[in-house]
Amino acid sequence: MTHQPFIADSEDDQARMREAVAVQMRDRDAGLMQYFYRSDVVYQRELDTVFFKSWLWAGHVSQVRNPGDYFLYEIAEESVIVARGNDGTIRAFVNSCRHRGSRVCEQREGNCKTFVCPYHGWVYGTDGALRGARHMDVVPDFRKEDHGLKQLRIAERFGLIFINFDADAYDYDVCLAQLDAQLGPYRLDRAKIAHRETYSVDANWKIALGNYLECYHCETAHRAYSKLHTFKDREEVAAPINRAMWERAQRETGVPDIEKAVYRMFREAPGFGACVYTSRYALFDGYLTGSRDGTPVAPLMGEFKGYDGGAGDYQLGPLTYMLNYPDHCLLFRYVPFGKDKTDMEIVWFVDGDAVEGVDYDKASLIWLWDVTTVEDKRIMQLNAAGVNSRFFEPGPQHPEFEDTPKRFVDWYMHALSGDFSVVPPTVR
Ligand code: 3BY
Ligand code: FES
Ligand code: FE
Repeated sequence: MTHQPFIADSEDDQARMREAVAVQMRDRDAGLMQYFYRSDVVYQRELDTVFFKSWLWAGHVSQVRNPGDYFLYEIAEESVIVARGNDGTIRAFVNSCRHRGSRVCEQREGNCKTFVCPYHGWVYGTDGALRGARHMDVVPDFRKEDHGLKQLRIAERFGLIFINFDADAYDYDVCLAQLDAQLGPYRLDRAKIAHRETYSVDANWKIALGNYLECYHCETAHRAYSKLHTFKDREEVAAPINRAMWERAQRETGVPDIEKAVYRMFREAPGFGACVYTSRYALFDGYLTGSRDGTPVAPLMGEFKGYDGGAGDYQLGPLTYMLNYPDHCLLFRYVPFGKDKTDMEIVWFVDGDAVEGVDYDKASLIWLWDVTTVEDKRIMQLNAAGVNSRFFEPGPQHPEFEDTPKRFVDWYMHALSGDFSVVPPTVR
C-alpha cells in the first residue's frame, strides 16, 4: 500500500534536520538531543520512516474469534480496522472510506456483517471489498472492485496480530518463528486477556520507549520491581544467578530451550522494523513470579509445568515488548498521538482456562506492573519537562546499563535519514 508522506517541510526545515542528524551521529554515546523531541518536522518524518514501516502489534486473536468480529487499532492520525472475514481470514484495513475518506467504522470493537460508511452509505464487506455504492452506476467506468478499503500487511503468530503499513515490509512471520521455542509454550494463541490498561503519558514516544529499554532507573524509581528482578544488577551480581536459573529452566518449566537467547534488535533485526529478541533473566532467590511478594498469582501458562524463578523478556517489533512469567504474561506497546503524547498500553494475559475470582484475583495479578508503570509515567513526564529546558544537553549513556537505548538511537537516526539497512547481529 502506498501512502502520502508528509510533504509540508520547507527546504530550510529539511536542511536543519540533516544538520541535527549529522551532529547527533558525531557522538554515538550521547543520548538524543532536544531537537528530536521537539521538532514537528521530525515527528511527521518519523511517522513515515519508523511507525509506518515497522511491524506493530494490533491485537490478540481472542478479539476476532468469529467471522465479522473486528476491533480498531489507532496510532497518530491513523485508524485501522482489524476484522475476521466470513472466509475465516483476519485482515487489516485503513479506516477511511474510498469515497470522500470518512471513517467507516466508529465503534472500537464489535461484530458486523458489513461496514456501512456513515456519510453517503457505501457498503464494505468484512473482507474490505466494496459491495454497494448508492447511485454510482451512472459514473462512467465505475467498478466496485477498484474501490475496496486499503489493505495493510498482517502477520499472525502465537495468537498475536501484527500489522505493517508498508507493502514491502520484511515477512515478519519468518522472524517470529525464531521465537517458537521460547514464546510458543506460553500458548498465547489460547490465552485470555485478563486486563488491559492505557497509561497516557505527556512525553514524546522516544522518552517513553527509552525508559523501557533500560533499567538504570529501576533501583531509583521502582522499589517493588527491584526487590524481585535481577535485571537492575550489574553483570557480576546478575550473571551467576542467571546461569543457575538457565541450568534448571528446562527441567523446571518442562519447556525445551526456554533459556536460549535470540538477539535481533533494532538495526540487527532480520529486516527493517522486524525485530525479534528474547532472553530469560532470573528473579532473586525465593521469588517465583512478578507479583507483590513473588508468589504465584494465576495457574501456569500453556505448556509450563513449573516455576524456574525466571522471566522471559521479548521484543516483537521496535514498539512492542513482552515480559512473561510462568503464570502470566504482559505485553507493552507504545503508541504516539502527537509529538508530546504517548499511550503506553499494557495487556495482562493468563492461561485460557483460568477463571477470574476462582483461579486468579485481578487486583493481585496487575498490582506489580500497575505500580511500576505509574512510577514510570511520573519519571517519563519529568524527563519530558526537563528536556524542554533550553539549557538541556544530553549526557553520555552508560555502556552496559544503557546499551539498548544506544542501539535504539543508532537505529532511529539511520531510519530518520532514510537508511533502512540492517546489519548482522553482534555476538553477545
Ligand atoms: O522500565 C522498567 O521499569 C523495566 C525495565 C526493564 C523492563 N521493565 C519494563
Ligand atoms: Fe463514505 Fe461518502 S465518504 S460514502
Ligand atoms: Fe521503568
